[in-house]
Amino acid sequence: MKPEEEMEERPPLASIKGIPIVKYFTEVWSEVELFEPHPDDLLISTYPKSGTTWISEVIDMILKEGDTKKCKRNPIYDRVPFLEFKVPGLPSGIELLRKSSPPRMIKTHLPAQLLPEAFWTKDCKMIYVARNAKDVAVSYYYFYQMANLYPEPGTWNEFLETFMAGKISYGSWYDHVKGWWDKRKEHRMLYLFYEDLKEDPQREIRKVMEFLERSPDAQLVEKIAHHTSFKEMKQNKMANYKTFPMSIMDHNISPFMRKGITGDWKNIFTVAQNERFDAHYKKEMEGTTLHFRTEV
Ligand code: PPS
Repeated sequence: MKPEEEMEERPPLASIKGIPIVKYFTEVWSEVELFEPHPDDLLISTYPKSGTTWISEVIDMILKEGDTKKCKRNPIYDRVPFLEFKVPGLPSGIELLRKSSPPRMIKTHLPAQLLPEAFWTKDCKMIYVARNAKDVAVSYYYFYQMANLYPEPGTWNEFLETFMAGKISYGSWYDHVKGWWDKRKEHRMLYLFYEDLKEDPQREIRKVMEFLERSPDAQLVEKIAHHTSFKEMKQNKMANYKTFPMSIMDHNISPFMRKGITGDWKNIFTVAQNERFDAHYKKEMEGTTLHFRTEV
């Protein structure tokens, strides 16, 4: 596989039904839209940079009953195919899914309104992880720099404006977290927060186990919390994306496993940016019962 052979670097974003998205991903949209999951498949949904890889490793550990050897057999992006993924020279998410048999874990960043209808009609279980907007914006800014599927992010100030305007891949963070929040009551969905996972990983792991109808054995919970800590995942080749082609993700620019903390935004937002962001945030999030913590 030589993705660099056919890849256009940093193509401008394209769009699906008004949502900006990585150009290559739109090439498989007709297949994604019609994708038929099995009712036993588990959907892992997030806005980018919200803890997808973390929760995926947690879930895989739960389903494999803490067998770290099994979890280290292949990279996280193979264990949990990324539904709408497509890059020249690499298998698409749909191709990976076709090769595996249910029950599967399936990753998506799609906003709720773009999720293939069959996930709702087949009543698949879903785990959504949300992370506070400020840390997502910072994490996304570094990711835009290291992953060349995205347009140039520009300066931090420019990127922050782009983020606030929802002109980044997957569109508005505000609409995404609210869209999925509104769906949670009608579906078999566990809605989690990155900040809660940071605060008390074992408590959140137990929640996931309960949702997946697994008994929360104390030793197993402890083992999973250890294996999925930032420190462990950063050095785990099967979780840290270091096995992904360097031509797409350059960890020398910024590692995928970057800091893994809550509150990093304080190191980059200026006072003026923070004030402007807070005012905009208030308007965007008015009327929702959804609340985030920006520090733990
Ligand atoms: S992606 O590309 O959208 O799928 O990225 P995603 O996995 O959602 O988010 C990447 C951020 O999550 C951090 N991360 C973790 N934090 C705490 N603990 C663990 N175990 C963990 N694993 C990944 C990762 O470092 C990215 O956040 P930042 O703030 O950039 O460090």
